Amino acid sequence: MKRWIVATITGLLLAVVALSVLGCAGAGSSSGTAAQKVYVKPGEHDAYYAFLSGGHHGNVYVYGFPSCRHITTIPVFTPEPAVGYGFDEDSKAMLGGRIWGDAHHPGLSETDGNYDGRWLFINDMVGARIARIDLKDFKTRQIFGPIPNLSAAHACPFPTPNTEYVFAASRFSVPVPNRAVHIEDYGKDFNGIIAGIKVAPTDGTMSLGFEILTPPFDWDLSDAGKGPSHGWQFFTCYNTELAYDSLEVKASQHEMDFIAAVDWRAAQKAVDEGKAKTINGAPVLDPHDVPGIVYLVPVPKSPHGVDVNPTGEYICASGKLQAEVSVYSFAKLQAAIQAEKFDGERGGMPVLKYEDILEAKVPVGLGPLHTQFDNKGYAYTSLFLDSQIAKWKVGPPWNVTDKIDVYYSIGHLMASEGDTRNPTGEYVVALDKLSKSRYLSVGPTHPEAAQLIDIRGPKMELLYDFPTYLEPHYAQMIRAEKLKPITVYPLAENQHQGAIKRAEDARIERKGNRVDVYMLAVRTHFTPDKIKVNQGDDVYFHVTNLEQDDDIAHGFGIIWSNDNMQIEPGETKTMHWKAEQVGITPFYCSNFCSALHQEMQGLIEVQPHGAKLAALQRPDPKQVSEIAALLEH
Ligand code: K7E
Ligand code: CUA
Repeated sequence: MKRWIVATITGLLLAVVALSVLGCAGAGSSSGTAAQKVYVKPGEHDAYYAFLSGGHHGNVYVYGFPSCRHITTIPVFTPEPAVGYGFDEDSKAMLGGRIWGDAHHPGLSETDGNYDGRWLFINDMVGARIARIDLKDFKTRQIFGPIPNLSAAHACPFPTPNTEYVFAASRFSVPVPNRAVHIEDYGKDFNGIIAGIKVAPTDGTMSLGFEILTPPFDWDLSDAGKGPSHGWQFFTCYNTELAYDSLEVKASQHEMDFIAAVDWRAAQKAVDEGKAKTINGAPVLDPHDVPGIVYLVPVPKSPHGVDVNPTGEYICASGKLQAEVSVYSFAKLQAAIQAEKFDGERGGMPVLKYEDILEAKVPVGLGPLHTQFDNKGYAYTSLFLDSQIAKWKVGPPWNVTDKIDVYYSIGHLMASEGDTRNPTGEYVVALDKLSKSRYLSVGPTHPEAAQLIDIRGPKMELLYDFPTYLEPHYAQMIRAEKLKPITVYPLAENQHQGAIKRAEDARIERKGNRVDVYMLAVRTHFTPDKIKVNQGDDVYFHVTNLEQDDDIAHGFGIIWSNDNMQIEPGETKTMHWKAEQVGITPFYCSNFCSALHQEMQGLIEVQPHGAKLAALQRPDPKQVSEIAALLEH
């Protein structure tokens, strides 16, 4: 009996302990096991949105953290047939005929140096373009570029603290303007470009502010100054040797490469004062003629990341062939510029002295690439060669306090709001380049891997591994409460040229070979659903989705064609279809929308060229009145 009592009491105690652990281990709890810390109950939401670049997939992945769930993919530089991105006329025009991009660095818009949740910018390195995604609807709304004179925008876009600018600096160099030259004349005839792209504060529209001509270095990464260093933008480069072949050897000769410190207000002022020359339509500043806009800071051995700490006092750069992070003082940088303590120049840009500006060297480990920050005065640096993250103190004694292994070959890392003025200090995500053996094998090429690490305690703790599709380079994480996505496009605000909002306006108009179909989509009809055209006609379907219910999108796909699109509630989209084949061509709703989704379809009748057709066709009055009645409800 005694034993029974002991067993019961023990059981009760265990139950209490278990309950208390589970009880405080809700989504994102800082206590509990690793599994509890990433567990977000069915029906509950994550605490963070994260935006991972899609690399040469040309798009952006949206994840929720801490669950590490992939929520959606935003098509940006690459067409996406499922939603018709690059298929309807507006998105096709935005892509400008290009169907590939290489997206490396997402950049969330900022106010006062903190993410404000308005827009996400992302670069297409290969096309020298920058896209703006509106975070109200998670849609790509502008693709700016190709930016003239700039070959491959890698150090891009890295917004300034009030999103005054996003930047693009060339990874490769070419002649500016591009012309017939010899590769061997690289040092003489080639140039790099650093471009400042203005962002309109009201709607985020990008326009070219200025370009700065540089020697043909390979510009690599960037970060904006903040706080005391607001107004300056920093760029790392490699290949100050000016090698044009065998770069892996020849571009690693110098002990020091450079950070360029750009005073973007001074650069813009110089353009506004007419000091730029116009090359290919761009205002280009040559530092030989326009002093005071850019200075060079030596940095050891082919650096990758350059990262400004949350207070804006320090600039951290990692020579990737080194075992140290060099930390520079912005105050010392300013003092050296004031005192004109220069050590020569490159391309008209004064070179400062390493020792004059250096604040500390932190021995983090091998292959330091990129640094992010927390809210307790620590920095986190990814170590590509050691496959580790090092945590170190920003400030005396500038020591490493913790390290954690990652699997494998980490590139960038992302800390929660970790490149802003106010990091949240909760998570770091390791963006690993190789995932060898971490997941079920799918053949010779494995997925990329990312790893969620808890940084709330003194020791970093690995919580979770998750695979990603090709190929996140950099990512950013923002508190979910900062985003307020819309649920429908209000019909009243629909200004699309092809929009119709009443059944009575549904019609087919023809002028010569051009046919415009003004069509409504509402559960579960297309109106009109009988389309009569002639062979050779260019048919433009303007489809308005009249729904005002969250998540009720209709598709519009045409049989035997490359033409498909998705129309979200309240939205109008236009798609071109060429009537090539005499006969009947069905079309249908390609996106599940209701119980009668399968019935949501229609027919196109194509008669031989020249058949007599009215300039205006309207759907059956009976169908119109049925739809009109449906819309009244
Ligand atoms: Cu792969 Cu920033 Cu393009 Cu680094 S990038 S690791
Ligand atoms: Cu509309 Cu399916």
